[in-house]
Amino acid sequence: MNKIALITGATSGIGRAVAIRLAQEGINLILCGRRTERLEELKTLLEKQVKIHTLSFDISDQQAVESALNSLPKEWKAIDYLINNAGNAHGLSPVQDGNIRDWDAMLDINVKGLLYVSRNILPAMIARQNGHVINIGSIAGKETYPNGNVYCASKAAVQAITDGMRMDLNPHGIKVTGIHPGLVETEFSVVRFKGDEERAKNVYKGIDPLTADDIADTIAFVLSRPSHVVLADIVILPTAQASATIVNRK
Ligand code: 8X3
Repeated sequence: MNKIALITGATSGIGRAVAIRLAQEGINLILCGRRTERLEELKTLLEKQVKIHTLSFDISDQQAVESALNSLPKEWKAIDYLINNAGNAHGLSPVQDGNIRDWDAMLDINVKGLLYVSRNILPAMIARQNGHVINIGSIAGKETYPNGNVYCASKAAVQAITDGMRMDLNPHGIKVTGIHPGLVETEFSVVRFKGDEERAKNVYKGIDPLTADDIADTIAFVLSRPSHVVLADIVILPTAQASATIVNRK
């Protein structure tokens, strides 16, 4: 039986690229996201290569997470790789002007959603004494930047949870990897700026940003290491970026 990976946030950006990349590796996929149409489109694209199961649910709704994951047929329950990718930024403004709904969304999706999914899936990995969790953090979790406040906090939480998972899962032989990208050009900034395409484009102006495929390649490499090797924590930046705020624009 081929390996099984569950990917959250698989409908776009990094999640979608990871799905396409892992299908090339022959890994069967559970694709999770909110947008059913996009999940079905991706399923149609990939099901010639591997088996695909789709789960459409809102990761910030704990009941929805439980019922979706509990509905997995028996043959899909032995998940080898959990890719906690779902995450968004909403807004970029001083904390004193922050939009509370944006804060709730970022903490609910980026932090609590990751925890809800992991809490459901980890017991089966522990029972099998086998598995690999990959959490997508951010350079924003390593360094806070101006106006990033709550988004940076959510990604700092992902870093802390990742480190905690590695400790807690250590006795069970489960690998835990944190991947922390810098500037990756996806719909990320369009979402952050609520559809303002011009402002989103400026984030990547004058540089050659990372692509979602760059992150997917990294994840394929991480998963391809022998069983005694875990890449624990990876920061991946475009060459033009030196830190969260130092970017060499041409
Ligand atoms: C995405 C990277 O620098 O835009 O998490 O926050 S950044």
